[in-house]
Amino acid sequence: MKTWTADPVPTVPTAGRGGPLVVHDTASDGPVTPTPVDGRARMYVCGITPYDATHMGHAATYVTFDLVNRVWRDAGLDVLYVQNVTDVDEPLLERAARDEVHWEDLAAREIDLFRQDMEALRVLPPDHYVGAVEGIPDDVTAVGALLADGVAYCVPVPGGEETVPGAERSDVYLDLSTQPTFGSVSGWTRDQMMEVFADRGGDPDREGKRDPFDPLLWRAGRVGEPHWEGGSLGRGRPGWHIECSTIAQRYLGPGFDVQGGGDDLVFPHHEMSAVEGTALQGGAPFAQAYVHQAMVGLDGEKMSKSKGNLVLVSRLRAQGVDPMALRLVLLDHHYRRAWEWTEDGLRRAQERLVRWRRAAAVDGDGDGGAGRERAQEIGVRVVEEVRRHLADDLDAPAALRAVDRWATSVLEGRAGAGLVPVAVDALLGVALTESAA
Ligand code: 5CA
Ligand code: ZN
Repeated sequence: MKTWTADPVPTVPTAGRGGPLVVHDTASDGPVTPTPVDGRARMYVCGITPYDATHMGHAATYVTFDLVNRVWRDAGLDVLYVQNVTDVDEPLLERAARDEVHWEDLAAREIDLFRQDMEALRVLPPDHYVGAVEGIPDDVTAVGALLADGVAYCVPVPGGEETVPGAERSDVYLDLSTQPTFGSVSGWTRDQMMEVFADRGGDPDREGKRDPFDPLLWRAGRVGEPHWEGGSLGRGRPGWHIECSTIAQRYLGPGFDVQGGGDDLVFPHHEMSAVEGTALQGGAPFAQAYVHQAMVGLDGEKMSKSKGNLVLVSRLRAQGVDPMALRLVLLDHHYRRAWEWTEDGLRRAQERLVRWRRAAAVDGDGDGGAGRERAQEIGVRVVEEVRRHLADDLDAPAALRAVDRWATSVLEGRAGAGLVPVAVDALLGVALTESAA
């Protein structure tokens, strides 16, 4: 699938480099330092289900993993970044039916808008942007292999549900009792799992399942729903989680460095995609670290397409809000703390952007009595601080405060812009000059 474009990331012209990135891993509930193999870091981030426009919660998730990408690059690593688009799934089909549009047209429209939003926010594009539909042949192979291994089983389609010609009269589920790693991503109890499972696309009450949590792998084609050629599975479509397991496996391979997304995906999605991936890989771990962005809310509730309480990136852009100010709103919150959108937060970010831009426009290294060397020193120290804060579990708010101190030094005549704007561009993804914008 077509991805989006971004300005090239400048190299920060200092002798030093960023240190290794430490992130909080949900699975071990502690800090992890992913150890990329052969200088190449591999990241998979769960993409949108394109039935509505990008809101500030999605933007927070993609900007957080954009920081991971930028910190790794600054540390001298190559980054292989993969993102999916859930371009066929229940919520998309339901919204298309409600709005009386074709689901493919709805998806195409929203994916296009998402690309524009990501470009405006200067989120670096994935190397592979892959639609669930594109991945179906791999899903078919994968589900066939799981059946052959005896870890998946068939459940009859309920009598009242009509299937299309070429479909089997059964759906396919994974048998979790064969998977000892089930539960290791979330670390949740079965009670905790049960609380959210049905709300998050699960079907605990489906008759014929061996365990209420067994995830759907292949759904036999129903009349009125889209369906694809499924070889020995018959016509149908894949379940949600297998899409991410197979895309990650194809483009990244086993044991990739970071699996990312919002923390609403911890269970069931990341639990199930990891367990399905592990099953497909003969027990090899799916990812080294599972990293989650806390939820962004509005008026006390999670911002979500299904609730409709959305602050849309595209709407703010249309109102003339500078996307770099939006990026600064996002970076002003640590990714592991939930937060709420406020107008006040936007105003503060806009003021910060103005100050930083004024400082960036001050020529050279400044000599306001402090001397050129001292001015340069200030710049080098700020860059070191930004690097250190970001490498320490992506502490973007602390990095912003370091840049604030630089701006104050410059605006008080104690330093010139120096190399800080380049570092702000490379590491934080915020453009401070016309040419970088
Ligand atoms: N297509 C699936 C993942 S395979 C999906 O969850 N799509 S989504 O459109 O619902 O969400 C896209 C990404 O934004 C996911 O990583 C999700 O965890 C994240 N996200 C959704 N709502 C919020 C929110 N309010 N705050 C932070 N992140 C969010
Ligand atoms: Zn996913």
